[in-house]
Amino acid sequence: MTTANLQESDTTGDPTESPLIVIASNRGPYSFSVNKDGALESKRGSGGLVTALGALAEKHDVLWIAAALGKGDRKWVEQHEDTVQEVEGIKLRLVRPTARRYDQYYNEIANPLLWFIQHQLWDIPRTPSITRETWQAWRNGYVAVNKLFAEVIADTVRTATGGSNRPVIIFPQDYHLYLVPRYLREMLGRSVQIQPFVHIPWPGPDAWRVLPAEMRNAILTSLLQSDRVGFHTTKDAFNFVQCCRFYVPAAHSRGSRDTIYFHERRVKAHAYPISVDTEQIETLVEEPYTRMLKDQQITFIGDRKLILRVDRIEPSKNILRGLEAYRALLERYKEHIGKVQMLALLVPSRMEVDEYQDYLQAIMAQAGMINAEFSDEYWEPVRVLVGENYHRALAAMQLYDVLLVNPIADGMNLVAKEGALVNERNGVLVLSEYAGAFYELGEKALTVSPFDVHGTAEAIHHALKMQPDERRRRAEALRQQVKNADVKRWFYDQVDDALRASSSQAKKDSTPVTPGTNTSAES
Ligand code: ADQ
Repeated sequence: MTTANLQESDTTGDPTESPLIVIASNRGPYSFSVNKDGALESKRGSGGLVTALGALAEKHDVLWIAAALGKGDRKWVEQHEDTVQEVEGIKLRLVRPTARRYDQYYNEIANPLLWFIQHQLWDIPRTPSITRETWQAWRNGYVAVNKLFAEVIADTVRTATGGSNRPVIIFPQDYHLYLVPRYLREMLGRSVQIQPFVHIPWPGPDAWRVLPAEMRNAILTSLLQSDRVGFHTTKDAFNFVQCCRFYVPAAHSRGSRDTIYFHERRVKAHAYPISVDTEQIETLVEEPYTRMLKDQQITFIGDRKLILRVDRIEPSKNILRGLEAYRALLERYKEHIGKVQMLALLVPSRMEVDEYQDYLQAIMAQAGMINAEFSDEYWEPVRVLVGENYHRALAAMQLYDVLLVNPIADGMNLVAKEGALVNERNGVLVLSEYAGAFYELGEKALTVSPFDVHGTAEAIHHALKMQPDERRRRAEALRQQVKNADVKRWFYDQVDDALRASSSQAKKDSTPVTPGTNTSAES
């Protein structure tokens, strides 16, 4: 682990040439742990954003602000006394809310409430119940932690720019930090560009009615303090515009599908579809460990056809209906009995939450029932492997004949893209029309409604029977589609748009936008 203390002079560049780019996210690019000798060790996260930022850091001055999550992270903060540090090329500062506030923000508001609303996971006659505790968690947890994030970002930006006119672009990530734009605007004024990115679906106004008006308006009016809000798809961007029109009296769209006018300012809702780190994935599939796992899987699959799914254990991924569809396939098309293998690679997620534990149990029970009904001494129809092993996931993705991606709702779904990139068998993608990836890959996939178990079984059957020529054509088109985009491009596009807007902002005086007057760089 290499760390270097960055004092003011290290982060301040030429005010006209070098913008400061700040990422803020709940989870940072590194986690720290204390080893047996008492020393701190860092572990780099595997997300695409880390790679994108690493690449960006070669061109720009970038820093990342995230929450201190574990004991090791907190020790790291204590050692460095709330300063920015460089860790393997990434400049990092961690925010340290109290354990209680963090729990309220993360485990009572962000995950059970906002994630559930945005994926529409309610059992509406029973849940959610917004109780007094929820309100306390909102005020003492979500609001307070967002404010703390904004304070740390503002402090870091002031130190790094030293009061110069250097352009600053701040990218708060995802549903944990919806209130950061509002506080940042109060603290830093209009001298900075604020461009949040929402990684999960943004549903239309009806879905948001479960959130009390005060919370909903706080979220919407905070996001409207941004310059631009990024989403994976134009549908999400449009839904955001609709929500603002519907719920915020001072917000108008003037007929636009991607722009909101709010207190004489113009806020763009823009689609930046995320992609995968193609270079890194192509390197990882060549590593000896991945090849070894691939050989093991080739032996396990034998001459059967592989139906694969790779997901976090998460109700929105719709794993149960996927299993039901597999069962329906075996019941209806007996020809596949003994000739196919379903493999579900599942990463544990939020296992401290009862619903998630129950969901895993239901998955195991369902898989067990399918195996009990259809297996014989040579064939286990479903194999479920629980654990996080990205090499194993990439090994299996090279081998599938059918990749099942059937979420109820998903911002993008990177598995669909990773699979299309690395698969070697001209495998067919069976894809939910509610995954963000549908808008880029849907044409070459077999698309399904995630609720239609019968339709999903038919799609899997169709995929298994598809002629080799058609499989090849579809697989090649999917591969090309994924290769043409890359996670670095995804992030550069956002930075380029912000830089363009910031330079046009610098050129013009602050003439307010009036109806029919175009004063934005992005007309
Ligand atoms: P997630 O909901 O986590 O991400 P996804 O986009 O599929 O969903 O990314 C999951 C990542 O974890 C993929 O890289 C996948 O390969 C990996 N993974 C999944 N199961 C695994 C397993 N069993 N073993 C190892 N690795 C596994 C959120 C949103 C998505 C959005 C992303 C990025 O919910 O909709 O696409 O952020 O914005």
